[in-house]
Amino acid sequence: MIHAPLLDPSAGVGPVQPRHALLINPFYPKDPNASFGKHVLTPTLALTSFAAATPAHWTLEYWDENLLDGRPPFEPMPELVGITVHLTFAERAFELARWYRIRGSKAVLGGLHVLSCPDECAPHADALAVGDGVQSWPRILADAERGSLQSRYFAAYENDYRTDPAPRRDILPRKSFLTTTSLIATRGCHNRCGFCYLSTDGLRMPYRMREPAQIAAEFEDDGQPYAVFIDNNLGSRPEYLRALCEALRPLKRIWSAAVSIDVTDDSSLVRSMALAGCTGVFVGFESLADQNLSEARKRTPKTAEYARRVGILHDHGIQVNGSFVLGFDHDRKDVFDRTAEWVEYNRLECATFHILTPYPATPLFRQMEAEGRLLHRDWSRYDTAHAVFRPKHMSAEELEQGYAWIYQRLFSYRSIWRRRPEDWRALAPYLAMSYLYKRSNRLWHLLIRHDLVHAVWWPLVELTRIRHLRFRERLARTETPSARPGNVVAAGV
Ligand code: B12
Ligand code: SF4
Repeated sequence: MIHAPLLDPSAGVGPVQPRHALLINPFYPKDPNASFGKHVLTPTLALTSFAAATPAHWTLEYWDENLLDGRPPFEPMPELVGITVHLTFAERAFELARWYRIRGSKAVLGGLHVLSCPDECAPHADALAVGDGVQSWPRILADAERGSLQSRYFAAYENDYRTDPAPRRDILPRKSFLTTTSLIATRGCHNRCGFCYLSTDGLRMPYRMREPAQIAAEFEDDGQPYAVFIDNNLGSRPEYLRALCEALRPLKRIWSAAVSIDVTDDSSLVRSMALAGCTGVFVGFESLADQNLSEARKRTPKTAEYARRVGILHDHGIQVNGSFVLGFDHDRKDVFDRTAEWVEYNRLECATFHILTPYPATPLFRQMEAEGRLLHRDWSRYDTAHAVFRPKHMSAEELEQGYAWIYQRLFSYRSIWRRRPEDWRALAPYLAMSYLYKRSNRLWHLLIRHDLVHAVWWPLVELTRIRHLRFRERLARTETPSARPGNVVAAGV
């Protein structure tokens, strides 16, 4: 889980196959503090989304190096290799591009890092896709066919999102993920936090939504009982979320999504989510200090309100995976202990931690740079598991140690037990899931390598779905929910 597969320098001497494209999600090292399970929860839509815009006379192959099946294929040698690039795995993406280009393929790079640092990426590509790949990919293929590939293609996120084709989930290896149904209903967010990639210079991403019926159809077509919404914030427009819930409810399936905590402003919306199959939410609390949130320009309820709002979600049988950022300017050395205590006291079923990371071309990056606080520009360590800047009230080492400590504490048996659900019926699945997700990194390695992820995880999901359907029936009959279903899926991205 640490080293990328080797690219044999002597391999790959065959001819290039015209009209054949290989799409690669490059390898990135996994943080041993966190769960390896999250990497096979559900696939990124970076490649499958624009794959859907491929004309029929092109053949496609998909390769995710993180599924531990070795290096990407080269027989046949693709005419085009499309690689998604994030800053943490940019070097690996460049290495792959180099390997294929030497052997006659054309390399097309796209993704978040291409958007924020195009000049750094350009020397490694025959063409860059800056922005939305769904719009630029067909243009790139057409130009490649004509032998007139441009060096850069730009596409803004401003078209009618409802006209995008559904992602090509059929090219994914189904056994390798808990679920292949990564859904995306919206792009953007009503917030623009200074540390978020959404505030990258030049990125205009107004909140765009697909029709609820399109999403329900995608969910149904993929045939899986559980879906993960990978939207930045599925709750940015409450009325849209309500309509989406109406469309999902008849499916009798379960799902989880990232939302901001203001989704609890109206508990009837939370009820609609529960009745539509929502079993877990990933909530970016970010910090328990109001000053940190206001300086990051996050519009959110006061932190003193958080606990009550977690209660609203729990009362509707929705598990909470809280996401916290550590190392803000008002964080002192006690932030780790205070955060862990809060998570345990409020019985958050799962928590995810990130060291504050100034992504290039964001307001936070500019601020850190102006204050001379950046320690280096080794992007591979801009992975939210390393301190890449000088924090205000502790050293970078103390921040990294605190990060490792808080994960150890939250993954300990004592902490898992402290956060157990109040409903006894929920206990066994909660413990099973916690053990599998949080304490089984060695096992994950084996499961991923031997394509057993889906087989092992699936029974827990089905059990959750069945319990949820029973809970939903009770919820539909009553105004105030009294018993919780004890869902096992709160894991989030
Ligand atoms: C699914 C997901 C994951 C999955 C899978 C990750 C993977 N790389 O396989 C898991 C859970 C494993 C994960 C882990 C992490 N993730 Co993540 N993840 C996401 C999430 C929720 C969805 C990604 C997605 O599918 N987006 C939808 C697609 C359609 O958008 P897109 O990727 O931008 O692709 C479009 C264009 O960029 C372009 N495009 C992209 N690639 C290419 C390639 C070509 C050839 C072309 C033509 C076009 C093109 O076309 C696409 C269509 O418009 C995003 C948040 C989000 N909503 O985007 C965070 C996000 C990408 N993750 C993030 C982070 C920080 C991480 C972690 C480092 C965090 C951590 N500590 O755990 C880890 C490590 C992963 C790593 N090193 O990359 C950040 C990245 C920030 C940044 N500036 O780089 C994001 C943006 C979350 C956030 N709000 O901060 N993640
Ligand atoms: S609320 Fe979340 S998704 Fe929205 S801008 Fe802030 S960090 Fe990004």
